[in-house]
Amino acid sequence: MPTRRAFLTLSALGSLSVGAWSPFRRAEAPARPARRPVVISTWNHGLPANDAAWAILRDGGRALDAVEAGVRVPEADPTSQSVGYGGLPDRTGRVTLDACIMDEHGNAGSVAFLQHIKHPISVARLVMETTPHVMLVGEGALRFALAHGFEQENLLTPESERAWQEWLREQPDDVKAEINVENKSKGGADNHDTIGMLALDADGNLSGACTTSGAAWKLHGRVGDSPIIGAGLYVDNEVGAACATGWGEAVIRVVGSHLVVELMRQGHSPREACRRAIERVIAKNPDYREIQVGFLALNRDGEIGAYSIQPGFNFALCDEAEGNRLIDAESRL
Ligand code: SD4
Repeated sequence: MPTRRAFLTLSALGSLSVGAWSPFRRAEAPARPARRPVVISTWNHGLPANDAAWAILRDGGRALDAVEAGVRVPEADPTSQSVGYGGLPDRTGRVTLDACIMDEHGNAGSVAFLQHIKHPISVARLVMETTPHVMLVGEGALRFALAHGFEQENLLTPESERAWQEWLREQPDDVKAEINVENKSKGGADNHDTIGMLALDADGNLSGACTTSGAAWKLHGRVGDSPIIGAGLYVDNEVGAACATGWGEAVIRVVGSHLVVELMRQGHSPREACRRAIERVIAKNPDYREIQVGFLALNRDGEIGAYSIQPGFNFALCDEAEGNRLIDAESRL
């Protein structure tokens, strides 16, 4: 469980690093030992995902391999109803998946509106590594996956189908999709969404991955922020990495993860960069009290930060010193 001590440690780390980490000061400042390897990921399902990533990082493995292995855990977990197999479907009852991945060289791969494939993150990696493209969507992404030996599966579990049937019976007139409503809907804690994972390996290289079934009951064909490079995820090995969770439309409009990385490039700590990006989201969304957006960031020195609009956003952090634990993010409201 998250502890106050963990929260305070994070705040202290964040404020310490505001002045300490700056590209302009780096040259003259005495070198601070970087914390690495380290991996962070969004929400409770980040704990088992971090375990899988850590098994690679701890042996000196590459951050890219770690984030792919990490997010495959909730992708395969039917009880994780916002990622991969068992994800809640769109309003037509279809599970459609979005995912992207970035490596330390700035290479990127992405799939969107992908159906029937349990591990979209691995398809995204293949797009990155074996094609001249960044993004494949829908039918084309499915054909690409099948051609590379991925199995076509039914991803709609009985539980998710039941939830959809219930939604169909009870749906109000409004056409809003549901997302990250852990504080107000009967989706409760299970409605924690999307996994975004960022890792810094022992060699000092960063990578990130993001994968989701998106907003439950979305319009068929809707794509959120998670597969959009710069929105749901961004990695710049010279600076840091960031990922987003929450209402994807609001994240896309500010190109949220890229914004966080650029704020870190300007010298802000990960925590302060996430906070400022949340302020930008709030400024652009008059209905911000009704939505959730959370950012998570890791810089190349292994410092971390997180910030969200609503309380309730948490993430898992794993490092050598303290192992794998959940931490509550600070929030604006
Ligand atoms: C989306 N951002 O599809 C994703 C879902 C999510 O917290 O992260 N929810 O909009």
